[in-house]
Amino acid sequence: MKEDIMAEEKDMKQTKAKKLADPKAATIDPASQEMIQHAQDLGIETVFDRAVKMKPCNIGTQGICCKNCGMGPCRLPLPKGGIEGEDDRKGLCGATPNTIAARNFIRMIAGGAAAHSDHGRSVAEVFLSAARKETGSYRIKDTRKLVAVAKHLGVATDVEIDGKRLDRDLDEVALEVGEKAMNEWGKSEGELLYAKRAPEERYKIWKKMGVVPRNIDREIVEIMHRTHIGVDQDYKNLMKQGTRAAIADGWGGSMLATDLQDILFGTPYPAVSEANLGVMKEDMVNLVIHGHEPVLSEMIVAVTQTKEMEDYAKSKGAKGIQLSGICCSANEILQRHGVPLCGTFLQQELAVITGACDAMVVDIQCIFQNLANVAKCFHTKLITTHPIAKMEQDNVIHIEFDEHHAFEDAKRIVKMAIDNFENRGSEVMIPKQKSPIVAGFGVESIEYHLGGTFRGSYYTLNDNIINGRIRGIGGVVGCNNARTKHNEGHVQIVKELIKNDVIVLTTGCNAIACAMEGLLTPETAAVFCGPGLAEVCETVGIPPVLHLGSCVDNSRILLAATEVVKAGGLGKDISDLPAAGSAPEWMSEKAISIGHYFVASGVYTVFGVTLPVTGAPVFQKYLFEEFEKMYGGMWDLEIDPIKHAHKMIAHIDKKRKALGIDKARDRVLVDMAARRGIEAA
Ligand code: BF8
Repeated sequence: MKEDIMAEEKDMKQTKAKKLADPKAATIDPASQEMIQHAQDLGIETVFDRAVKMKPCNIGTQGICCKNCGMGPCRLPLPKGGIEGEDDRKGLCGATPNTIAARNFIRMIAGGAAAHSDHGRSVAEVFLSAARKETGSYRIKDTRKLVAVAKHLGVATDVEIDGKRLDRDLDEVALEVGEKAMNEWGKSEGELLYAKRAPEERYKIWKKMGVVPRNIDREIVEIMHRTHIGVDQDYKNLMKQGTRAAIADGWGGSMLATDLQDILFGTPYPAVSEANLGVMKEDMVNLVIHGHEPVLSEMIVAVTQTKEMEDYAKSKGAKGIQLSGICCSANEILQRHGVPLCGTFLQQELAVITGACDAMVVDIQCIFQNLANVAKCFHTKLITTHPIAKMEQDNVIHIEFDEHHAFEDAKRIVKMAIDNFENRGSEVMIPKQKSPIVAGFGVESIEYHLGGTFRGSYYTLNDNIINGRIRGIGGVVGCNNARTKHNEGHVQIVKELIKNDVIVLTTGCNAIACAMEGLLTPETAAVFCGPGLAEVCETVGIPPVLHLGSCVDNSRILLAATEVVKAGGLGKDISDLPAAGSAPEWMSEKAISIGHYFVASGVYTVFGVTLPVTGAPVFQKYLFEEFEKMYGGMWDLEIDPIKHAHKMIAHIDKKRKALGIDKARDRVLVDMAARRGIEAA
């Protein structure tokens, strides 16, 4: 009897173990489908299989599991039929679903804001060390941007000598910029200096609502305090702090990260490159960079470009070194050096499974711990580099990266990849798929392309929005999420927007998804865009989907929106613009922080997949409806990609109507024949 039961259990375990992802249901990308299948053939498990095997917790998904003290976790699931009458669900301390969901939500904001802002702090430290000339590896590259940023930090860029105003020494300016920037994380008084970079009306709203951040760190710490048991138990008051911390991220930590990175490594301008796993090369050393901080990746790019390393690779039988990137490190080195994108967040294991990844070097954020298990099945060296991001598995090599000897550290890593080339097994399988792309737009280059130096503003962009050729602006950003079909939401939403003449600004993994789909080329305009947007893109020679960089670079979208406001004709605030935000496949806490700073900046922001607020209907209504009355922007959730895009378009049309420019679009309305032409394409 006992034996029978044991045999049955063994059988069940084996059936369970066989539960694998269907590659075609897991992703729309043929390269990834091929690699998921290949992994399964080799008996290697990936995130796609784990997502099939393990269902998410239904209570956590609704945002109403409280584990902030040892009396819990208290779980308050919403009854299937919803709540009739009074909602008397309570945790042991009496916390309501609203309190619990709000506490969880702002803790996610704290996590996201901390990640972006700590990244920003690391960059500021390297910046300061470059300004102090303590490191030979980094130096100030973009002095024009240095001068522009100095003004926003209250650093003088000229000086009076003998009654004349003369340019100040740039080394001095850089030093003061570095010090002032560092101060933004922990100053004891005043408010976030960059808050005033927002349109005046926006700043006034923040002032009125009492949410102008004091300094970056304090807002994050205060969230942890207020969400401790028995502190803030009013969801509205909790969200006030969540809003303040999110603004400190978007207009603080993230914006400083972007600015200082641009000054140190160069402000991006459009570059041609390629995207998808097919960028890896069988006859070259493949070094894949994964993570977020360009402090590491910039140095690796510099080292791989040296003749010494090139020759060394050849001496080991390779034709050279093929660098490529995963996640936001990919976006960083793409936008500044044209280094190809290897893949999105969900493709990190697949890059190793090609068998051609000689080394993967990682720093911080979005790195799967399972990479170590996958790397074990191949010759791949997995190298961690950041003191705050190590892995427990013993095949992981840690080479701590330090700005004071960054070049030497990078050299060690590149050499390790080259030395490993000859250890490759025979099982190399690199998918063929890759797409051409143009990436690396920013506030400055959009101004150049759509405004021109003559006007020096976003005039042309505004003009085309006012005359209706461009219906509006969509900021589509964020992660991939293994709970939904990889890249499907990203691509469908973006295609639907551009088909309806909405120009798209993209960052993060959405940018990589669009790149893989071939949407980042000027030629895309004729194929996928409505006639108005196609005309603008063809005239100016830009893609209808503009790649603005990594996730911290969402600050570029905030500043681009501010430039549109400044250029005139479209209202006085970001909330007046015909614009909407989206994160179709979000998964990280950073995405929640980004979503909320967009909302707090006046943007209607729609998330896909799920949102951990659905178990607390009153709190959800507060975010989805009441927020608009206070901030002009609000949250929404829409899983269906086409409906998702049309909710954004409806909001854009609402704003066009309020601006009195809804009639202008009538002139460019598409007739049915033209529309069918677009559909067919
Ligand atoms: O910061 S989009 S999966 S890679 S969190 Fe991560 Fe999400 Fe990708 Fe970049 Ni952003």
